[in-house]
Parts: sequence; structure tokens; C-alpha cells
Amino acid sequence: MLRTTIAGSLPKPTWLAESERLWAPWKLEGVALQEGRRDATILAVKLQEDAGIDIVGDGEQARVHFVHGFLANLDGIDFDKKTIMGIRNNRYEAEVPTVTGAIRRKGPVHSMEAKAARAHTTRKLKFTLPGPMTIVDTIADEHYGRREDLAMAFAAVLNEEAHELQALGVDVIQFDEPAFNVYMKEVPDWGIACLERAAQGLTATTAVHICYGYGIKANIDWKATLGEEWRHYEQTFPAIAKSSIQQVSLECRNSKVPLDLIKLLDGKDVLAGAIDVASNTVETPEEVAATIRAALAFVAPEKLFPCTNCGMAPMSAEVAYGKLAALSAGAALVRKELGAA
Ligand code: MET
Repeated sequence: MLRTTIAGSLPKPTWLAESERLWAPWKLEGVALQEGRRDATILAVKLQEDAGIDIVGDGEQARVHFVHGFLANLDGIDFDKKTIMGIRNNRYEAEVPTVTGAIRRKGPVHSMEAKAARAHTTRKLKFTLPGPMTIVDTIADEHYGRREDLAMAFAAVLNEEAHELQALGVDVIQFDEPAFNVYMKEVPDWGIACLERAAQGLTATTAVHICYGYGIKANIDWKATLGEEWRHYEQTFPAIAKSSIQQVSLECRNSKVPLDLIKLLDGKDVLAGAIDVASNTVETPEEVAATIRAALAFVAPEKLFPCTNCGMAPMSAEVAYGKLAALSAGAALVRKELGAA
């Protein structure tokens, strides 16, 4: 019970990319870059093991960004045609590539790092992919026209990739849908259908990560406008609860999400964020334990997975791995209280 895991991304080593920066470009090229992406993946897996994380990930070390990393080996995308676009309902601007033709998967996207991670840990392995709605919100479109049509096209290629990752021994496939906290009406209209298409036929555990974003200024400013109670999940959880996706995340640490919204996820595994990624203060194990205990009022310990609120890509390695050690120490405290090893 209370198996710990992470939302996905971890800081990259400073020899691979500039630290404490989203979308940081690579510092290496050619063969050195290929080896660097692989070696950083193995290192991230080992550091998660040392921190005591139970379900480890590749740390998203081999991709520049959680959305654009997946687009690397697809037909139909022009990476030279860059558009500056307001994303997440204009919360911030990003330079994004453009869809100029039919989306097709040319071949494996993440096999290299999935194989490297699988070869170097016997723990359960989670792999993250961007969800269809979030991809559509992070790319310019000159070909499909309707967001739901583009999302369905991405769902089909995500599904191919997910099956390949599963065949390589990945235990959990998580789709990242921060856009599910932004486009509330579209989530039941077409977001979940696209998500289920992406997960179609998988036998691995499936998860959806929804959050209030990385700990960057634009998101911190946005959260300051959301009032005393953040009730976005209330609009989407009932539809997600009816879906085939097995695990759902929510932010619990330093967030204004009412924890009783967990009740809307009856039957699902809950990935409870017990680590704030918008603060460099490392939680104490006791603080983590308090968050877990609060969530346990609404979900059984077997279905509760202590996690980070969101990805840690923009943090320093020292802070991020310190927080992971606190996460596992806090979970261990509560397991002990419950009489479990
Ligand atoms: N898997 C992604 C990460 O951990 C999720 C990001 S959602 C803003 O970085």
C-alpha cells in the first residue's frame, strides 16, 4: 500500500541541458547527445531508487519537453514552421511547431530510453506520454481545422507508441492532460474519448495526470487568481470516473483543491500529489505524511499512490531528489502507522 511514484519529469544533469529551465535546449549533439540522453535516463532511474521511489520513471531525460518530445518521430509536423502561440487558454506563450499534413507515426519515439530504463531497474516502471488534448493545445494546426479531429489523430499514434512501450516491459502508461484543468467543457465532449482511444487495448496500468502546471511564474500567477477553493476537478472527475483509465492524479500539497473531490473518483487509483513543485522548500517526511493521512480520509491505502503534484523538470536536482526522498520517507511513516511494511 501507499506505493510512491512521480508525475514524470526530473531535472536533467547540467552537462545535458541547462538546469532550472523549461524547454532547455540540449548541450550535446550527435552521438554524444544520444549517449547523454540514455545515460541521464539510467542515472534518473538509479537516483529514484536511492530516494526510495517504488514506481520509477525515465525522468523524461531524453526529451526536451513533455509534449514536444513525443512529436519528434511523426509525419505531418513541420518543426521549422514555428508559431508563437498562447497556450492553456493564453496563460503563457510558447514557440510551437505546426501540423501541416496527416499525423502518422514513422516509428518508435521513446524506445531507446524505455529499454535503458527497463534494463536498469527491477522496480515497476512508469512511462509518460502527453495526452491528446494537451498536445493539440501545444501545437499550431494548418491541416485538421477542428481540435477534436486533430486530437483523435494524435490519439491513434499515441496508442501505437503506448503498445510498443508496453511490449518493452513498461508497467504503467500515464497520459499527461494538464489541459483537462483548463478546457472544462471539452473534457467530457471529446477529451476523454480521445484519451480512451490513446489507451485502447492496453493491458498495462493506465493513468491520467491532471494538474495546475509546473512551478513556473505563469502558473503561480494563475493559481493566485483561482480563489479560495480550486474546484476544477469537480467538473471532470465524474466523467473520468466512468472512463476506462485506471489511475487519476490530483494536487494535494499546498493546493486549494478540496480533498473530498477524491470521492468523485470511486473505484480509481488516486495519485495524490504530496510534493509541491512550485516551492524549493523540501517537505519534511512528517509534512508528506500529513498530506497522505488527509487523502486517506477519502480513499483506501491500497488505492492511494503518493506522488509529486506535477513534473520537476524546472527545479534543481538537489531540491527535486531531496523532495523524492521526503516523499518516500513520509509514505513509510504512514505505512508503519497502518501496520504495513
Ligand atoms: N509528465 C509531465 C512532467 O512530469 C507532466 C507535465 S504536466 C504540466 O513533467
